[in-house]
Order: sequence, then C-alpha cells, then structure tokens
Amino acid sequence: MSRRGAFIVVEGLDRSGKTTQTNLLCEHLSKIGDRPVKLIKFPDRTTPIGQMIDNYLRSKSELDDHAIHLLFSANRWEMRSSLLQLLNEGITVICDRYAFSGVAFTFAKSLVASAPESTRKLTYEWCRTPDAGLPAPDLILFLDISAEVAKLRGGYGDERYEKAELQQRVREVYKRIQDDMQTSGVHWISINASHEMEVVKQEICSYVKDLSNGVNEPIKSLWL
Ligand code: NYM
Repeated sequence: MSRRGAFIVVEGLDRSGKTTQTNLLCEHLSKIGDRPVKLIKFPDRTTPIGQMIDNYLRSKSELDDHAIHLLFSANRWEMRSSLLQLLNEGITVICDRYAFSGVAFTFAKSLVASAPESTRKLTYEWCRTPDAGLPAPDLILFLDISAEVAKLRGGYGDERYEKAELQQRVREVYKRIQDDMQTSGVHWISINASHEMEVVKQEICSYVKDLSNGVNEPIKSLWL
C-alpha cells in the first residue's frame, strides 16, 4: 500500500442527504478498494473547540461571526496532523464538510440584509484565509439541492443557519466557490441531490472509482 490514501470531501446544504451519502460512500469504497476507509466530519464536536461550536450552533452561547468562523477553521487545523497521518498511512478519508462549508456559511451570513454591520463587511477573501494551507482534497462532491427542496424534506432542525433564506445564500456562495475551484485545478463535482437516494449514490460512486486504490501524487495545500 505505497500509494497514499485519497482525500474526498462531501459538501452541501443542510438536508442535502450528506450524512446518508457519506456513509454509503464509505461502504462502497471499502468494498471496491484495496485499503481501509475512514469517515471524518466537521465540525468535530468532540474537542474543546468543537464543544464551543456545538454550543453556538445550538444557541447555548453567542459569538461574534468572525470568532465562530475562526473556531470552525481552528477545528480543522487541530485535525490537520491526524488527517495527514491517515492519508500517509494509505487510508482513504471521506470528510463530511470541510473548509468550503466554512466559507459558504460565513460569507452567506454577510449577504443577509438584517446582519450586523460588522458581519456585512466580511469579505469572501477574509472567509477563505484562515483555511489556506490545510490539506487540499483530491475530490469535492457537492450535493446540490435548492433551499426549497431541502425544506420540503422534513424541514430544517433547530440549529442556527437552518433557515431557508440563509440556505439560499449558502447555495449561491457554494456556486462561487465551485467556479474558483475549477480554475485552481481541484476536482469539484456538482451532483443533483434532489434525486432518489439510490440514484445519487450511483452517481457519486461513478466518480470515485479512480481514487479507491489510493493516489500517487503528493497532498496539495488548499488555497495557497
Ligand atoms: N458549518 C460547518 C459552518 O458554518 N462552518 C463550517 O466550517 C462547518 C464545517 O455548521 N449548518 C455549519 C454548517 C451546518 C452546521 O454542520 C453543522 P452539520 O453537518 O449539521 O454537523
């Protein structure tokens, strides 16, 4: 197993089916690949930083929008060395949300008319900067769904951000990130996630075959 493991990120709006699809993808890659597969998730709510994020998302605490953005990023940085270790050991890593969620959700907040003035001044570049230098994924699978269809899927939960207007903005920012990623050479695939679970699964599986037995190239750095 001299090839390093592939790093595959799954992104999407809330209620896009991400959790179901990441689990199915793990199962699939374990079956077809020659190596172990590990599923990780951000935010990782188990660390002290993750617990602060969890409290914020469940409205148990208040934080400035800049501060929570930096905590989400810090939560990824604290995982950096273990993530690299997994990949270098040859393990395939599937990651449920990554830095793209960070940019999409924070920058979307700045586009909401009722946001505080300091939040409306947040720039797209500022949102990207804290994550620059993290390990870059080999593939990003974006589960695309409209905010309206997501809402019809049993509605949003009680956490912050689970509101149709913000989700609509999040989707717009994801499109912008997608355009940027295409010019940076990172492989971003947008998948219509409003189809049936099995159809989405098949489409996802069709994109990961080449990564199931590891990758020869070195791990790149994100946004540098
Ligand atoms: N979220 C997630 C962010 O705002 N920034 C981030 O960097 C990440 C990783 O947290 N609404 C938001 C997106 C979700 C929320 O995610 C919790 P999940 O996948 O429901 O645990």
